[in-house]
Amino acid sequence: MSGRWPWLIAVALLWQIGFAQPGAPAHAGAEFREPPVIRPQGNVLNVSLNVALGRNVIAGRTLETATYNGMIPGPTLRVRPGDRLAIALINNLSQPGGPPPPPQKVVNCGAQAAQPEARGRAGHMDPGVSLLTNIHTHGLQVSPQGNADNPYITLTPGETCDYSIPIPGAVVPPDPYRPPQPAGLFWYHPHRHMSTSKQSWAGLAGAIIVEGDLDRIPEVAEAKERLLVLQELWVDDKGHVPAGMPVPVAGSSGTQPVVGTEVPFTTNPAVPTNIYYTINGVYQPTIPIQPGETQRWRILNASPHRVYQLNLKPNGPRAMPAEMYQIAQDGITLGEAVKIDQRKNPIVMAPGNRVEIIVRIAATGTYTLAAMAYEQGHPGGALPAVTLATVASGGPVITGRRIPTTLIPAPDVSRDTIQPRAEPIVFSGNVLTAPVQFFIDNQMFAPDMKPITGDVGTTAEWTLINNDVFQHPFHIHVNPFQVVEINGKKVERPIWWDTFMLPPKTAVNGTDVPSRIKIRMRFRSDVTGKTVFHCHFLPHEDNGMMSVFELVTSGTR
Ligand SMILES: [Cu+2]
Repeated sequence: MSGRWPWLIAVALLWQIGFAQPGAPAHAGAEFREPPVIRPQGNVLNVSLNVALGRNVIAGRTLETATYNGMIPGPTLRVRPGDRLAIALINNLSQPGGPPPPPQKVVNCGAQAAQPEARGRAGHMDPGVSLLTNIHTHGLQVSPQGNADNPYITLTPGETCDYSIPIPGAVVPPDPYRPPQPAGLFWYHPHRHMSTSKQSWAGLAGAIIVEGDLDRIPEVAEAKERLLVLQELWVDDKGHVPAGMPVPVAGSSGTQPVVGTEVPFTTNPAVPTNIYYTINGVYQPTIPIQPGETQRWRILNASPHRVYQLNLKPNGPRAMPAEMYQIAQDGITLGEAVKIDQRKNPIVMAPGNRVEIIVRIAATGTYTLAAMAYEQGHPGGALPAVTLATVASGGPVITGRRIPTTLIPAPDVSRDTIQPRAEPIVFSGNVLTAPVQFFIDNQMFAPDMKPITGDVGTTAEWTLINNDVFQHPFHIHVNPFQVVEINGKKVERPIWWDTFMLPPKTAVNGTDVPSRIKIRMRFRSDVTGKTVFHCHFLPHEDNGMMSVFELVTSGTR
């Protein structure tokens, strides 16, 4: 470890110990609310997303952060397969207290010349980089080219991009390489390299709900639907996302004045900071449910860094446990509902993951929804447990609600011709530098780096190796994947993911053993072009852990 780290950590701890938090929590009972919903007219969903500083009251404090349309999170976009997203993304970002953004002009954002190779790259120490933005539709199986889901787009303040993102609908006859967009929970967030994590700590994220077959299963249809966007808002004593470079700290737990706002990062230069774990922009809301009622919770982890191992437990020793059944993962319906046992198969959500569950509570009473302490390889040890919400069961008893069993068969690649990629893809890191550096195949992201390719209309198998002490949630754009093998052990009933946490390396008899997983992907035959895969711990992505991925037509199938 370099000499300045212990010094930085000591300064950070002193700051935090001496920091009296404005507005102590005492917010139990805050009302649960959901973001406004925007729907298509005909087959086009038109929405303007104004990216600008906005003030929101969180846990009694006024935060001033980058927002979509002033809100945390942004509006929910509700579409069907075959619809088109028409998003006007308006970059009106400015620094708090700084000059306003220039007047808006619509730019030709899909043209190559507008993309970052042509504009040069801003580094971490350039404060202007946090004002650059774009939008990614996480989990949508859509084109990464032009003004669609293109992570290469860069909008500077004063620029508007008219995105046009057609969502795949059903084709006749059905084609396994051109499936319709699955019905489920997806989301949008900024994806401009080096500004992604700070904009995520600000609260820039929103849900995309694709309606369809899962909604028509009777036991699912009768359950009351709720959206839960989990976020991790990191702010300084002025209520702004810290301007300095994030630096991980050792031993964060117990040093903050307010339990539940412990901070696994400081900044260089160091300033006092807190983290608020919110649901739909509300700190510790109360979620009502009636005894016997079934509710369908669509849960999104939109946090840049925190892994949530969810735990729903009764407040009181003799109360009845809640029932939970998982019905979807990352926007793809499971073949059948899976009963959750919080000790044996808990819900663990890496940043980017979505989970849908059916919840039922037989008795009246209050329950606490928490994220358990979780070890994700951070230098300070396990991230502490945090309370997310109170679930209050009361009112008239509802009878006759059923739990779904068989759902929708998932795509089956077992009869596909599998094309294994000969070389594994290796994730690694170097925490001896400041900022820390992360690598894929020993390279940090560069927009013009040599892409790893996939042949459209084929099924590939990739081996992913993690040679790091950190876990790294692997996320690839456009195509979801099955995890078929973990550390040499075959996964018996593989499911589909678009974000999967690579386990850390382990030490066996003093020797490092990297972790190794195998994934299988069907590359759509109707989508080509350059996009990316990366670690969804967004500070890792901003510090290099992203690689270019290109869908190409080889002419073979
Ligand atoms: Cu990572």
